[in-house]
Amino acid sequence: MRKPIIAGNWKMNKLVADGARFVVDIREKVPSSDEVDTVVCAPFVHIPFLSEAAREFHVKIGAQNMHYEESGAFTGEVSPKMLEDLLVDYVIIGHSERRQYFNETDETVNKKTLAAFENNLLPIVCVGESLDQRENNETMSFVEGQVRQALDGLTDEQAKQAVIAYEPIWAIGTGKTATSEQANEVCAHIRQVVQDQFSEEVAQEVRVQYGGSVKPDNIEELLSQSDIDGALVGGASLKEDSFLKLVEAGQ
Ligand code: G2H
Repeated sequence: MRKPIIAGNWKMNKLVADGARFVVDIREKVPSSDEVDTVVCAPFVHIPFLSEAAREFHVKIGAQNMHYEESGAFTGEVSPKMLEDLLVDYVIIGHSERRQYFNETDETVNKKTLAAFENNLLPIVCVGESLDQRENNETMSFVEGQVRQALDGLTDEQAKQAVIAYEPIWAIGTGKTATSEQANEVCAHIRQVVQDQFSEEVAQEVRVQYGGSVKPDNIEELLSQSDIDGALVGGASLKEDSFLKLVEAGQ
């Protein structure tokens, strides 16, 4: 039985005081982490404050990106060691916006995924096809390639703990959600890819989220699907009441 994971991805939103207030407002209302993992993935500048506000509560903090090196001459970058030092639990890797606007590739996604585990962070690895790829029936093969490359070199124990977020690019921030059947079909395929790459045991434990215009009024149906273990949520994670509804749906 896989524990649901609901992760908010604030993207480049909120000022620091608003972010800290958000966590203070929700922290006593989120369900126990025995039932559902609740994660807030915030811009780097928020993280020290959110970590402090979330400590000893059932809210886990995530970053939205990181470099794969531990330190060095990489002006403007943040390392996995720095995130570990701030008690960050999760890090989103390879979000389609990073692939599209910041030259993230399957190779850097793999390096970052390996680096996450080396620094006690759990990766939320994002994969997903474009509208063109869907219309050309390339969804399954494209997503399979992304998953295989992202997880290459992980041990079975690491792969079990990885989170894979299936986010069809055409459904991101567009208000278009994949139907729950479309989403589940690809999430089930991702699980099969993990089974082929690792083992059935790993595939049964790895958590696969859906992301792309998830809202309180569609989350229950998405989570009722056999292979969807949670959601990565952008727009609907920005307001406390909406985020709490999403997390409660994971219970
Ligand atoms: C997809 C998602 C969060 P939204 O990017 O990762 O955003 O829910 O706004 O489509």
